[in-house]
Amino acid sequence: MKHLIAVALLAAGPVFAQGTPAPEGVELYFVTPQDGETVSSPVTVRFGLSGMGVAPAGTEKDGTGHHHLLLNRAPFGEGEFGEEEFVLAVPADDNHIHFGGGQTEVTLDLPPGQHTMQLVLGDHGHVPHDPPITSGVITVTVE
Ligand SMILES: [Cu+2]
Repeated sequence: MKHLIAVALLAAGPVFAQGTPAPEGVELYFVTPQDGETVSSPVTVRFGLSGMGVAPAGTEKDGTGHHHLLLNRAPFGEGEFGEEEFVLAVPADDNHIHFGGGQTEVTLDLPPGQHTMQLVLGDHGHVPHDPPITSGVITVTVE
C-alpha cells in the first residue's frame, strides 16, 4: 500500500505536498554522542540545531520544526524513494522516532553493537523542509 501511495504521488508531480521552506545556513547535528564513539546503554542523545528553532508538531511557524531520529536505517534520501520518501510524513516506528513535543534529547536503551543515527527536521505536519534539514549520519558502538 505504501508503494502505491508513493507511486501515485510521484506521478502527480507538482501536486504533491512540499515541505515548508527552510532558511539558508541551517545546521542540524549531534551534540552527543559523537561519530565513532563507544558508549554504554542507556545512551543519551542530544540534538543540536542552529539557524532555526524547535516547535512542537502542529505548530505552524516560519523557521521552526521538530526533531526526528532515524535509527539503524538507510541515510535520508538513499532509501527506495530517495528524497520523496517522506513527502506525506516521516513514518513513526522503531527506526523513525518523532520528538513532536519539541524535545531536544532522548535517552535510548540500545543493545550492544553498532548503531547508526541521523537527525531530520520535520515541519508542523512531520514533513521534511524544503530543502531538507538533516544531520550527518553517525555510527556509535554500544558496548
Ligand atoms: Cu514528527
